[in-house]
Parts: sequence; structure tokens; C-alpha cells
Amino acid sequence: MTAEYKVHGNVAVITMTNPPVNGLGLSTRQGIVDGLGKANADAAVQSIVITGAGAAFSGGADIKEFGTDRAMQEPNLNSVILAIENSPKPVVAALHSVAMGGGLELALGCHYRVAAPGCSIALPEVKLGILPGAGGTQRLPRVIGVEPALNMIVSGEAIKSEMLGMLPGQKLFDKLVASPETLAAEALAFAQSVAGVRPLPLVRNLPCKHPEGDAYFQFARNMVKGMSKNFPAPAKCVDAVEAATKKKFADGMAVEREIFINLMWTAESRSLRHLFLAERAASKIPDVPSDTPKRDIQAVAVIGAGTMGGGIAMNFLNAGIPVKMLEMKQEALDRGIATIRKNYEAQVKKGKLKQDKYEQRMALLSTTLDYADLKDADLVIEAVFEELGVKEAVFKQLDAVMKPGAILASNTSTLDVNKIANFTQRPQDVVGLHFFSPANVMKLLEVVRGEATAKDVMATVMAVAKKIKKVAVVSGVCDGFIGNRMIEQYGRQGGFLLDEGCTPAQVDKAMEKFGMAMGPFRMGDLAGNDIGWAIRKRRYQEKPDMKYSKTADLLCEKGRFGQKTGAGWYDYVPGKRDAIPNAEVEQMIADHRAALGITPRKISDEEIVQRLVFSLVNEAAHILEEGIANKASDIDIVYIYGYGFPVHRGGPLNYADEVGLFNVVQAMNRFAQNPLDDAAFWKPAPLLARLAAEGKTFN
Ligand code: 3H9
Repeated sequence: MTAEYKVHGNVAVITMTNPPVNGLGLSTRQGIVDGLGKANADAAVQSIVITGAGAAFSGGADIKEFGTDRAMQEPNLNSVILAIENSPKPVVAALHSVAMGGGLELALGCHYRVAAPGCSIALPEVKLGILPGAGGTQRLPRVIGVEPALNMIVSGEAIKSEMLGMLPGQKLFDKLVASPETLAAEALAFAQSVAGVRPLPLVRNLPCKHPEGDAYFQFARNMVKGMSKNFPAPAKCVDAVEAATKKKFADGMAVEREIFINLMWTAESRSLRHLFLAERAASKIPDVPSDTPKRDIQAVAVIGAGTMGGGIAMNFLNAGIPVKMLEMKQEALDRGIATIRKNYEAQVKKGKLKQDKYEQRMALLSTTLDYADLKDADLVIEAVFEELGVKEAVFKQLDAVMKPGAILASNTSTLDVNKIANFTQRPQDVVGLHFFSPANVMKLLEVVRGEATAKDVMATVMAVAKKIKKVAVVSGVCDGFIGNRMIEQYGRQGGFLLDEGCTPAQVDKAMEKFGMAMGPFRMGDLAGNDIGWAIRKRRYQEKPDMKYSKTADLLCEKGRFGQKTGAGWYDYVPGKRDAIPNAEVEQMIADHRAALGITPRKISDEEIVQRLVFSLVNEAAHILEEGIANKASDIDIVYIYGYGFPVHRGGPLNYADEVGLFNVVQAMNRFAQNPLDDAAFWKPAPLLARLAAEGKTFN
């Protein structure tokens, strides 16, 4: 049982003990009900306190239990809350740290609530694609008012207890105690003070009205339209809260229940729940236990003050960690500093950063032209030109000057981290830290683990990633690591689609309709088509048998590198990012097609999406099987945070699971029949073929 029962004088205290956040799983729910039973059977007990041990009152329903029988098993959360409401002795919730979702709903079922300051209060279910399903939509409006409650439910954002306690007329808290440390004693005293009160107050009996009902809810519906594009939950939250204002409590509860169950079964909710757990799982490395000692990172050095080096430096400055930047020439340093200033000043102008914070951050930045000045840094990240010879020179110098135990990281996006490590006498201290551009904005960080990288280095960089607010995913060493290795196949399919009859705009539109932040050709224009060109030139040497469309090379031969040259697959007006289709490019594609003797065919959006997404899936299956990625969910995280894959689809492998791997394999077999495609690539990866045959999923 994950709830503890103790009696202090005439007060029974039920403490949830289900770390890490006292999720309301079956055994905790059972523990609460048992505790209530004991307390009500004990004549010496006059009132009851419910609280949570450790770092939370409760983080809500146990997300890991969703989709299993245990979630539905009695006592379910609504039954627990009913048991509390029906308790003949007063029940007081003592809230601290975190009271979210079902945890807050449990507290709303109690007769009284006392809270410590600093407690994060939220109904965050909408972020999991559902709505509060244990009375939250019906009770919260009754205690803090309809509008504040709807705002909380639709946004899912947390508000501190002391802020909520200041809302005029709020009935959420009966008492805000002095501090978390005094909560236990003050909750006991409060419980004693209400021991004799009868009848006991119930939130369900409070009125719930909005003076301009219909008009307000119409307004609310319009407000949530934007955020509802790919997600059904926000609009449903409005329906449920409206029911609270227009129906009897029991009928409102029935409305909430029905919506909750329907939302729980949507693909969008499954994707969001998958991503919640995937993001947390990504930080765990199977053979690096969480208690692995970490190195102390107090000072960072960055080699290279270009766009990447500057962006990387900003992450550390934002986190309050001093950075020393090294360049070969003073002018390059000056340019780098000016860009960092410009970025911060833009944030100040937009009101996103306070002037004093900006100055504090800049004060943490220093520069040098001399490697010897870096010797005391605990972590050095190289962001120089992407060529092995250049990296060799940098790492040999670092090896000569850095103090023992310093972590030497490369921001390479494709090169062999093992080779880089072997340029030094300390390969155990070398790791890849692949930031995504713009490095101060993109949340993804691929942590590339070399053959020799020490476990404490891995533990340290994962912790550092968290500190600089990145989502880190571990990748083994291979060309392109997880993300770029997969995107190469996606790009290749994009090329074949042009050869067969598509325009870049048609492909992009289909992918954007699917939900990608950008289609492949707009993405190429943003990243720079010359980058892909350089990689292809290398591939033509390494893999002469690999089939490629030559269209992208023809584009690059015209100097159309993308946004940076004002022309790529599309045209661009200076200062704007709108992609304007270009007739010459379309003619170039048509001429190339004609030269190959291909008669264009009409290709459906469905085929475009399947070929592009399944190309990611097949390569991902190889990556998983080779052990480059530790788990399927890591790959989903890479694509969500690094490549604009639609959140509501949960990542490429989650999407494949939703489509059904059998169907994915069938589609691949069909694509392999297309003489203009690459039949060898479409042979399902052995892992994928096996999972599909066994009726299993990636995740
Ligand atoms: C709900 O309540 C439905 C009801 O309305 C109706 C029911 C009928 N369950 O985020 P962190 C784990 S829906 C299980 O890194 P932080 C998490 O997986 C629920 N586990 O820490 C991780 O585990 P691990 C509504 C949970 O300090 C560990 O806790 N509630 C849950 O940055 C640490 O997590 C929510 O949506 C859970 N509910 O933030 C709350 N929550 O160590 C979602 C967390 O094994 N949770 N874990 O990887 C959060 O927002 C944050 O986790 C929280 C802590 C603020 C609580």
C-alpha cells in the first residue's frame, strides 16, 4: 500500500507515499480509502488530514497506469473522492510542493484545504490531451470563479498557491500556512479546530454561475480555436466548464466523464502521453545509473564565435555559467560578440528579457585568442569548421592545455567522434554535443557517446543539458547520428518525388498539412541547400551504387542555396521568410524529368506523406537495431524537438505504431515496386519486419 496511516492525538493523518510525485495509482487510492475507513471506525479520531510524502502532495493520476486495467480498477479516483466527501469526520487536505491534476481534484473533494506557500497548483490534463476527469472541471470553477478556472484548465499552467490565495472571494484554500516546514503542525491544528463542525462543507454544493454565460463561453471558444488546431481537448474543456455553470453538479460530472473517456482514446492524447514519458526516459542511459558521480561544471569554454558557437555560448550565459570564447582572430571574436548582443537586445526590445539580466549575462562572457587561457574550463565545446583535419588541430591543442578531468566536447553533426577522441590522449573525456541551429533556441541536444566516453562524462553532460534547458538524447557514433542520418533518407525521397511529378510546393504543402513545421524543401532553403550538396558529393564517392535524384544538385549549381542567397527551391524577399514558388525552378525540374524520359504522374498527398515519413521510420529501425539509439522513444524525441515533427503525432515511430507496423511494411513493399524509387532502401529493416510479423510496436 502506498499510503501511510498514523494517528496524532485525535487527528488521523493519511500520507500518500508513492514516489516520485505520489501519483494516484491503484495502491495509493486503496491506501487512502483504507485510511478513511480506519479513521472513521476509531472513536478517538475526530478529524482527518490527507497529505503527501516527499516532493509533492500529488502530481495526479498515475500516468504510467493509463491504458492499463489498474487505471479503471476500483476504487477509482472518483470513488476515492466520493468516500472523502461522505466521510462523517472532517477531511483536511494539506497541500505542498505540487498539487496537480487528480491530486488537486482529490483536494477539492476534501472538506477543507490548507496549503503551504510555493505549492504549484494546476489542472495540466490538457497537456496530455485529456481534461480533468475527477471533477476538476466542475469543482474548480466553484472555488475560484469560472473565468480563472477555465483559464487554468485550458492552459494547464501551474499557479503558485500564494497567488491563488489572493484571488478575491476564493474558496480554494481555507488557510495558507506560514511555510512548508510548518504545514504539518498547522494542518493538525486546523483539523482540530474544525473537528466539531457539522454539516461539513462540500465544494459541490457551492453555486457556479457566470453572469454573461452564453456570450462568455462563445468568446472562450473563439479563444481556444488557435490552440485547438490539432488537439480536441481545449475546446472540450470549455464544454465541460460550461456544463458546470448550466447543469446540476451530478449532470455536469456526467458530461465531464463522457468527454474524459472519449479524449483518453484519441490518438492525440496517446501521442502526448507518450511524449511526456519519452522526454523523461530520454535522460536515462541504461548502463549509467542515476547515482553515477558527476563532474563539477562551473566554467565553460567555446571554440568558435560563429553562429553556432555564439548560440551555444548563450545557453550557458542564460543559465548563469561563465563562458570564455576563443577565435583565431580578434575580428571574428568582435563579430561573434556583436551577434550575441544583437540577439539579447532583440529579446530586451520584445520585453522577453530585462535590461539588468541582459547585462548580467554579458558580464559572464569573456574572450581570448589563446588556447592557454582555456585551461581552467570544466567543459570546452568546439564549434569550428566541419572538417576532420580542422577538428584534429583543435583537439590536439585542447589536449595540451586543458586541466585533467575537463570534458572536451565536439559539436560535430556528422564526423566520427571516436576519431576525434583519438586525437587526444584522453578519449574517455571526449563526447559529442550536437546542438541544433539556432542553438540558443532549439531544444534538442544529441549527446554522442564515443566508444571510450566515460560514464561520469555521460552523467555530467546529461545533467548539464537539463541545466541549460535542453532535451538531451543519447546517440551512438554513426554518420549523421540519429537525426541527420534519418533526414538524409527523407531528403532522398523528396528528390524522387520531384523526378516523378511533384513540385516542391506540392510536397511541402502535403507535409505541412500532415503537421510538419516545414516541408522538406522549405527546410532545405532554411538550412542551406549547399550543406546537403556537400554531403551528397561525399556519398557519391563512398556509396557509388546509392540512388539519388540529381535535381537538388542542379539547383545548387545555379547557386540557389536557399534563404541565405535569397533563392533556393523558392524565391525570398529580403527580410522576409515567405517562400515564393519560382517558375524557373519548376521548369528546371520538368526539363530534368524529360531528360530522364519520365512522364510525370499525379502523386497523392497520402503517398507523399507515407514515402517521406516511412523513409524516416525504416532508417530509424536500422538505427535502433544497431544500438545507435537506446530506445524508440528517443528517436521520437529527436524528431519532435529537432525537426518540427508534429507533436500530435508523437514522433515518427509513435506515428508508425498508430498506423500499425503491418500496414507500414505493406506500404514499403508497394514503394519498392516503383522503378523510379530505390527498391533496396524499401526492404523493411529486420527489426521492423520482425515487429510487424509479431504484431508488435516500436514503443
Ligand atoms: C490526471 O490526473 C487525470 C485525472 O484528472 C483524472 C483521473 C481519473 N504520474 O517532470 P519530472 C514522474 S492526469 C506518474 O522530471 P519535475 C515522471 O515520470 C495527470 N509519474 O520532475 C518522472 O519519473 P521518472 C495530471 C509521474 O520536478 C518523475 O515523476 N498530472 C507523474 O520537473 C519526475 O518528473 C500531470 O499531468 C504522474 N502524474 O516536475 C502532472 N508526474 O523519474 C505531470 C510526474 O521515473 N507532471 N511523474 O522519469 C508534471 O508536470 C511534473 O512531472 C511535475 C514534477 C511538475 C509533477
